[in-house]
Amino acid sequence: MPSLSGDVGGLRLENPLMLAAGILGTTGASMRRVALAGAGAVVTKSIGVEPRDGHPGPTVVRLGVGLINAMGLPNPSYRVFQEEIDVAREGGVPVVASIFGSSPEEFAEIASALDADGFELNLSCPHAEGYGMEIGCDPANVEEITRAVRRAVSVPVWVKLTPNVTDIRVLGIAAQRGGADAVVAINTLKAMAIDVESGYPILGNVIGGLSGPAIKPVALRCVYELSGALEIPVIGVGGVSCWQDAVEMIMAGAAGVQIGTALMGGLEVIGEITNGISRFLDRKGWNLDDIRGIARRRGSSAPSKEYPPSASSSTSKSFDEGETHKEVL
Ligand code: RRO
Repeated sequence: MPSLSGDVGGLRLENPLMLAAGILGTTGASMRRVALAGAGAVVTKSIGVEPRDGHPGPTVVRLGVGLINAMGLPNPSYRVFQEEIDVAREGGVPVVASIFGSSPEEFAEIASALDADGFELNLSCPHAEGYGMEIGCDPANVEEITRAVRRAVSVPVWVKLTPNVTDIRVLGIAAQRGGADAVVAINTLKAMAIDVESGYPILGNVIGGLSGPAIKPVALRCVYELSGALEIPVIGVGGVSCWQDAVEMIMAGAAGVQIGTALMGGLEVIGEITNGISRFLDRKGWNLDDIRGIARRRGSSAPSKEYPPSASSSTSKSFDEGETHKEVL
């Protein structure tokens, strides 16, 4: 089987599949479990300066196509979080601390205090006043905050970007200018749900962030755009739930892939995805470098705009993703 190991944003990983921030990342024990289930790295829940309870409930709505959350950055503060990172490290893979703040100084304070294998700067939570995308939509803030953390630590610094902007490349370029080792795309899409019987918005915070299969095409587009515009690696996240999704991310240009919402169905999906990627590469006689960014190299000169070519109708413009997502091993 071809090796899946390699460098992802300054970290040496056994495989490119990582735990995304926000799911199973609050305790060391849960992160260790994800690591032992086969993840190449784990990213913690976002950690701030002060403890926060988060938004009032309900904080999560399940939809057929994914879920909307408005957790509201609940966390115990960096001051008590090192012990969780230390337990997570028992899983034997790099532990990346996701951190948030309201200023460059706060970000630098947290990063300086935590001993982690890398930092992921949350400049993209879609529903927290004064944090996340409220400050991360401004490229000047992204650059300044990235630079502050870059100066404060010697481990890799990744910047998680919001898709809720006109052109995500502008934010990626700002992160790169600030010294980021990688960007992570994407955080959740601003969304809401309403209970039709009562007319009430369902989430306590009204607005939340959509994750899961519905956002994968958006994430893929962002990874594609960013990897075409940046020198630094792009880590893809958003709606990945099977090996084909992960391969698509890599084909769009991702150096690594994160998984979050799909873990709610069980940790077995981690092994299914990494095994699926290996078997796919083996069947094709390819390695990860061969497929990374292949979609850009193929570009618009694909053999047929109508893909797969249809014998019966030469005018059909539709394509069923199930065709490429069939298990053909
Ligand atoms: O905690 C949250 O509500 C949250 C965060 Br920090 C984030 O980055 N993205 C998201 O959808 N929810």
